[in-house]
Amino acid sequence: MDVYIHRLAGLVGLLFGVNVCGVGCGSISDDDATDAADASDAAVSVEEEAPDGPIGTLDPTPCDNEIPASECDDSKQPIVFIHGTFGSATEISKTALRFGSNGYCQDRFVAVEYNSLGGSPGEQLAALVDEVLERTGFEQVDLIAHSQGTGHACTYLGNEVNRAKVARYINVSGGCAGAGIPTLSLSSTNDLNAPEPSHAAGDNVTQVTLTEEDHVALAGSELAFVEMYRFLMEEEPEYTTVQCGSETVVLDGKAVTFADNEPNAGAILDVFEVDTLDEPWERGEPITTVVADENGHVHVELTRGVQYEFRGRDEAGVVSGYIYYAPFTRSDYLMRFISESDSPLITSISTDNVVRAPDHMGLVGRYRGGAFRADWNNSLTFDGEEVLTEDNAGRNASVVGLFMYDANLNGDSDLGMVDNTSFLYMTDVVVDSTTPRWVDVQWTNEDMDTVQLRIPNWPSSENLTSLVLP
Ligand SMILES: [Ca+2]
Repeated sequence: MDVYIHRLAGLVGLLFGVNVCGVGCGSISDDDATDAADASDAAVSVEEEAPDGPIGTLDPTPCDNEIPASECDDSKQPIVFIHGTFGSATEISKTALRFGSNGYCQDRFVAVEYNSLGGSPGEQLAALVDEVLERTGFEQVDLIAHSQGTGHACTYLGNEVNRAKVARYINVSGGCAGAGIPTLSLSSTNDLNAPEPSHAAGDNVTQVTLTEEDHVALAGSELAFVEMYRFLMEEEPEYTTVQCGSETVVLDGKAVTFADNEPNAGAILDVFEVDTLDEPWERGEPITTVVADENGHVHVELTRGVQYEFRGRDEAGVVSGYIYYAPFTRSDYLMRFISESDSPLITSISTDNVVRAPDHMGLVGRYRGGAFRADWNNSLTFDGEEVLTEDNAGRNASVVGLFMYDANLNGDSDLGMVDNTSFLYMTDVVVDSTTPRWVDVQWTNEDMDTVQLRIPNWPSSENLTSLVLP
């Protein structure tokens, strides 16, 4: 099996989902940080070093607020998330970090994984709810469903025994009214170009309509978080941005395949500290290697503020791809390492589109807070060249997986949109890979959090490179 990263990793991951571990699993994490208001989150910014040197490390100064996971409030009941089409836990992962930044115990914020292309997650959802209730000792969970997941939520809640286990329900862009339990319906006037926001209705339903959020940002934006937090916690969050946790970050989650979310048992992840790499393409021993168990579960403990490289290998040891996160600012229990599906249908709409050659990279980008949005201050540059445009990151496009490569093999970044399938867009971007070097990457989200990192220029003919951005 391929291990995660492999090709799409990041991207795919996005939407599709995966989710993970609920309970015990942990996941890997990312960092994210957001920042804005409190600046704290900002942690993600990386200090750039010498022009040709390896990557920089996170500036520790933004961590003036530390909200360690070990000091979380264990009086709060579990939260269970169900993703939508092509989705995974990734869609809600930044929101979970924000909950954790306000003292919520992140290891009880769990998510159901299922095949988003025709699967029926009823049994998995029921099992996960029971598992987290048993683990935490609560009698009820709160349930959040996104897009296609809202339909599955309604099926689950339609059963009286199940419904008794759910205290509150959050319907994110869907029509499930929560079977009578207190429900928050969250949508936007910018939700999938629909003429009207996608809401549930009923006496038990409170509708909130945002204006800037795209379909994906409705699960991951700052305002979406605030609405969810108010509804579930019945108070205002102290922090709306991701705050630093302890110096040791727990990354817990799952290695799964893209879209159909099959556990990637036996997947191998070699972890490297980018700062310590002397040569872009040469690797010695990793600082640690993680192998996914039979359920795809992975768990690793790393250090806050350091940029890591995750090299995926299959069971035969063959490198399947590379994934890069911004330096982690706090533990993450909803990590998803996504690899290519074994389904030809899925690869035909995703990684098979990438035009590969020794002279240019094949990149896949994913933003954990929503879709890529050129209109909403999102910026992604490689060596200073902007790649996000109205064509490949439009306001209504809901792009969660952005594939970047030299589609026409002309050596120039022509941008535009060269192919697309629902939430996956392909654009023409050239990052030269003829000789080994470091590529400067800068990402800015709508909250104006900026992260800088460096990545090796792996040739697309060898491997795809995934970026999961905070
Ligand atoms: Ca081109």
